[in-house]
Amino acid sequence: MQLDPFYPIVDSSAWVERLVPLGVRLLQLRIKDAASEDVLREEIAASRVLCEKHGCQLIVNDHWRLAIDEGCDFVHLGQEDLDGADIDAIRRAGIRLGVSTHDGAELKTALAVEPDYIALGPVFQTSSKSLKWAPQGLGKVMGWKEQVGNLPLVAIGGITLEKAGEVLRNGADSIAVISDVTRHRDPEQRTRDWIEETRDWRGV
Ligand code: 3NM
Repeated sequence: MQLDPFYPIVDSSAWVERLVPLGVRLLQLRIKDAASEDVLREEIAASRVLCEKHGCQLIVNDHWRLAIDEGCDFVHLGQEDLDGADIDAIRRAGIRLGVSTHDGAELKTALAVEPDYIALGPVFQTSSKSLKWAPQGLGKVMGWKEQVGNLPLVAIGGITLEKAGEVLRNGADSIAVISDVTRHRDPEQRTRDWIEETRDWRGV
């Protein structure tokens, strides 16, 4: 399986509506503070419709039951969510799975559930999430790719458009990004620039 090299993460269907029509092919919906389960379901359902219309794969962070109900493409789980999730139910629903990792022990735990991709972070300093790990650096990206082999590797954390090329050259298959897109002064143009910058890594 191949992942698109540009993997934006957004926190609302309004962002999906802004960015996906520009040509984004892979996107994560990461909602951490929904007012209610109904709101969450509506956000996921609306994102699903938009992604389907524009040929974009939708990855839902955490909310695996809703992702199954709404027929999303992927679920992304952190290590802390792995225990509570019914991995078999996710698989039976035909949904693919991505798992976050930050150190060797987490990589071992993640590989044991046979995910469809592994994420490594934070590659650089990030202000979008508070983490106990220091920036991993590009050498770690390369080391992780050696360990995961054919499994797609997603790099995350503090990655800007200017650093995208070196992250991909060091073995990442895809780059997940929040602030460099959504906190940019022109998110739409930044998205177009990311799509262009990662063109050479995109499969047909
Ligand atoms: N997970 P930005 S780093 C959501 O290391 C997330 O697991 C990380 O945001 C991890 O592109 C991160 O703004 C934040 O740095 C990424």
